[in-house]
Amino acid sequence: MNFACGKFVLRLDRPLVMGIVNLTPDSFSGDGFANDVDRAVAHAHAQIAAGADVLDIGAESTRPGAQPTELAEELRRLLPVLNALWGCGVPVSIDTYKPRVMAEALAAGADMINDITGFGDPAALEIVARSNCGLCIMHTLDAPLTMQQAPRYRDVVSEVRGFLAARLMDCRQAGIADERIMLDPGFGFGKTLEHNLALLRRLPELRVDGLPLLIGISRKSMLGAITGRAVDERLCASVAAALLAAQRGAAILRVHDVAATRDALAVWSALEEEGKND
Ligand code: HH2
Repeated sequence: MNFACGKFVLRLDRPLVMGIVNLTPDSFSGDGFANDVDRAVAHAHAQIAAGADVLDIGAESTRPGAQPTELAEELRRLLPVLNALWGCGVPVSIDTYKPRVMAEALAAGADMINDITGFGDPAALEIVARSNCGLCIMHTLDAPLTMQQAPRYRDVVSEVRGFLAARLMDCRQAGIADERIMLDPGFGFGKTLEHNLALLRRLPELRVDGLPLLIGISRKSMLGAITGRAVDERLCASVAAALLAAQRGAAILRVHDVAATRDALAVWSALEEEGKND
């Protein structure tokens, strides 16, 4: 299976790693590079050197309780970094839900749009339909400001699946080919620990029509709840979660710590190869 995103076609014959580049002053993981283009670009190149197959650049924090970022500010943070990454050798995804940011980023050479609201805005859908970019359709219950206020589901897996299926249908109706689409249950976006665990346990059920899954658990509070560790102490838990997601069929792992994740995947894949030779 392939994933077509902008200038690239990625083979999905092994789990791919998406390296996070946050251009924010207030990301939950504390790794934001707001106002420092050189350091942000250096971090992006370091993520590629560590083995990132894709970069995901976000200029607005979407952590629970985050205030929205003004459009002009998001563009001011984003465009210089995106321009500097032209020709960096891997697809560049932009983490935004604003149609105007999508349009400007695509014009500046972005290969993929990662929308945490799942392209529910018809203007957003129209913009991505006119391009050849890859899409990540993510599930969220609500805006970041309010999404963690008592999230409730009858059956989180079937409701998230239903949401992804409906948005996938909208994309198809807009003329977007399936090979451009990733689906993401949105860990931590309007979900309790139990909801997140149910989604991870039953990950294969979320593959609507066999479409690939993109998974982001890296350093998230569900790992803090399980281990009792602060956000800067969640490396081991993040790598474990990424590996478990890969074993349950995740196609792309969105992570802060690319090298450690690649090492874990290498061990798993060596074991799989051995199994094949037995
Ligand atoms: N999680 C975050 C942001 N964007 N996109 C997708 N598709 N899936 C995710 O799970 C996801 C996402 C939150 O993580 P991060 O970017 O590190 O934090 P912040 O939003 O605070 O910058």
